[in-house]
Amino acid sequence: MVARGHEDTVLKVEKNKVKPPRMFKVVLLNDDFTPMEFVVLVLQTFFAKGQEKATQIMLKVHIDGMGLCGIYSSDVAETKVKQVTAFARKNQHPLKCVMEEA
Ligand code: TYC
Repeated sequence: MVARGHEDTVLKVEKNKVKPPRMFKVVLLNDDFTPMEFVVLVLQTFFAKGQEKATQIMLKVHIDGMGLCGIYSSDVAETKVKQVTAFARKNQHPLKCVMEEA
């Protein structure tokens, strides 16, 4: 911000120092055991994807080894990873969900 002082002096009142928040990708990894329908359910339940989009992402993970679920602030990304991991383990699936800085 710039303000004019007494003799029209230009004073730097404050630096524009607001940085954008760090953002994190939440990613699903492929494995040989987790059922496809379970992965679709995870994408619908925790990442608000519709049936079609969830199926697309699941197949992308199945083929490429990984796929993007969404991009979030660190707190939200951490919560998603924990929720998905807990849900997978509760159902005895080895599904891996991780976060990485975007
Ligand atoms: N590869 C799994 C299968 O053939 C399906 C799968 C997809 C697993 C995505 C994990 O993140 C995953 N049943």
